[in-house]
Amino acid sequence: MTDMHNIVVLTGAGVSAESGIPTFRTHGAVSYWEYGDEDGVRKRHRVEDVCTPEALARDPALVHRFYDLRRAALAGVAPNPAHEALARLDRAWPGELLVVTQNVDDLHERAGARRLLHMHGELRSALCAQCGDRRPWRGDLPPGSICEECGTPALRPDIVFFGEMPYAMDRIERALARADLFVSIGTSGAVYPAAGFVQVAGRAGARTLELNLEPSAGSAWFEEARHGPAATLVPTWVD
Ligand code: BV8
Repeated sequence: MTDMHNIVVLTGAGVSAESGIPTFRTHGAVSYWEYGDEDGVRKRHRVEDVCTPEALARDPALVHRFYDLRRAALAGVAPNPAHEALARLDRAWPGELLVVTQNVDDLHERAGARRLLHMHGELRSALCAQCGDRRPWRGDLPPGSICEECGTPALRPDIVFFGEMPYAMDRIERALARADLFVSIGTSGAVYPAAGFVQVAGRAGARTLELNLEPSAGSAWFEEARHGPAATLVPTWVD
């Protein structure tokens, strides 16, 4: 890795799997989100059907509950050796480094990552749909909670839904254009534009490496692929 100055790392749900956070898809099949409703009745929804602006408009309580439960689950999980290895790389790497995560958990930060960007939003952040104000999610914020900035009852999860533009795409595209190495970790390659980053980086001349439990939908675009659990593969790659 010594001749690689500028690195972009893309992470997906697979990097948090060994911390106990369920992934969205296994073997490419869309996962369901299962939960018990107020009466304890088991229900399930396709993630794609809950993570949309239409679902938020149609059933805000369901969408808030989907994210409230996942936010609450953060208290019971911790970074795994993959997050810790990436934080070590962040501390030690003299060149440019950007970790772009599709994940909305806070495990990269809790492991100590600094040069980090959440392109699909964050569970611990609240967004005002009216004025765009963004602030930490504190306590219980049911649908219709008031934005402290503009006074509108428009607070929502600070999550990029399907059909919404991911965050900081200009910054990501600039980093990909300068990258000498692009590493994708724990992602199925099912969701765009993240799934297309390997092609952008490759066209710009970067080496490309996939670290994933199994071949992803985009494996053919990578020069090199190593398959196995991230908590084993990532420390081996970093150290
Ligand atoms: C946009 C929110 C445009 C947070 C998420 C047709 C073709 C191409 C594209 C599209 C299309 N139709 C629609 C689109 C666009 C759409 C899309 O890509 N749809 C897909 C389903 C076809 N994309 C969008 O809508 C994006 N926006 O395009 O905007 C635009 C333009 C102008 C103006 C306005 C808009 C927005 C996408 C973001 C959606 N939000 N999540 C949340 O709820 O968490 S996406 C959701 O999927 C998560 O963010 C997740 O991170 C992401 C991707 O999934 P992965 O991270 O890859 O996770 P997955 O479970 O799929 O895979 C896990 C992998 O890990 C597996 O490979 C597994 O083998 C591996 N693994 C498991 N365990 C381990 C492991 N690896 C290592 N170690 C282990 N232990």
